[in-house]
Amino acid sequence: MKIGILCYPTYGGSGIVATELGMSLANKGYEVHFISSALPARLDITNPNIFFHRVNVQTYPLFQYQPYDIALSSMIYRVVNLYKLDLLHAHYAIPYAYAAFTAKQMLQEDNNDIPLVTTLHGTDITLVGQHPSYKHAVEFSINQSDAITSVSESLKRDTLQFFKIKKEIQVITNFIDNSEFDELNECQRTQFANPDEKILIHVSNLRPVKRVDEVLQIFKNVQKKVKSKLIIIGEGPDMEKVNQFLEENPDLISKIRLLGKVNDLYRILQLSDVFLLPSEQESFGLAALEAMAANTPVISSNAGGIPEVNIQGETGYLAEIGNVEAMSNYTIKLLSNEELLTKMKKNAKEQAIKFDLKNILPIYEEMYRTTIEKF
Ligand code: GMT
Repeated sequence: MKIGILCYPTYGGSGIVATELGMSLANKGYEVHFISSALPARLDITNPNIFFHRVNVQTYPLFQYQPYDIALSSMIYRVVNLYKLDLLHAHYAIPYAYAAFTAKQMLQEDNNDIPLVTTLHGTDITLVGQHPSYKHAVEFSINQSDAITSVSESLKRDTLQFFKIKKEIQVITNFIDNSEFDELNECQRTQFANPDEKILIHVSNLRPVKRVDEVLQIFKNVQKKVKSKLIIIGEGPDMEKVNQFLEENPDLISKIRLLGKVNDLYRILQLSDVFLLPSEQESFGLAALEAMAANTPVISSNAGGIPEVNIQGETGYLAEIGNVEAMSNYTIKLLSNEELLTKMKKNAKEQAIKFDLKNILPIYEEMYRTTIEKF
């Protein structure tokens, strides 16, 4: 089977899921074509079954905005024709489902066509997709897809609540390849903390929905009771809030490490004691699952699909969105009790194993097969 994957190339969750899925399919012998504006961050382009097609947007002085979606549809049309693809898989509705629909219209002009699967990831439904500027086109293109999948039950409910969807939405949860953790050398804890200190970690694209200010506030509360350090991985618009917090709390500068975008994410997760995810919205919380796969329990909000991943009192603790005090107290409770921490680290790993790639990949494959058969 030849599959075209349309995704964001950046460190966002949808791009990571699309990339990991494509690479796993390629390892099983599928021919996988990534169509994106840049090489996806984690893509192994050396795999002979993987192809990358960069969308080139031509600039012209007349354009106030560059017409990316037109260039994208043209590229999809060209790749489907050149490589005789069997199926397109759009990750994130905007603009991928819409551009793929346009490409399908162009193909139909040639008496050709291709089935389209759209996977809804979160903010395409709960945030950006609801804006009046996009809503009608998003609803339309989701409905034009031949199959629709959602990464959690929560996101499926939100989609049905906010849009008039005429087709079945199949929930296929995000996944993690636990085998990637098997042979990792741990980083030295001493690179980040003294032997008597615990390590708290937060990983995100530092957008406002991630509430990094609450991460910092939780840490400020926790370090008063438990000797600890905080690691923040990722970059984004709210880095300014982090800098502001450090200016206002200079005594914490030596306790907070800002690592930016790192390639060694899994190795650093492995030496952490607790992952903080106080998000305002989260359709799934892939970052939390990655932490669990590295034996790290999660203290989170109960936003969106997080409770489907982080189980209260088992893999960590959840509190109402914005309840910094509760999340701080849960973190203190967890980090002050070695027996509880050891148990939750084990539970976190067991939870990650339930979401293992080898359980989820066959569901995607089956969905592709039935979509092509019905087409
Ligand atoms: O969280 C982000 O800002 C990135 C965003 C994306 O689409 O790249 O993540 C969304 O998709 C991830 C993968 O399916 C989910 O794990 C995240 O929970 C979801 N983010 C939100 O819903 C805010």
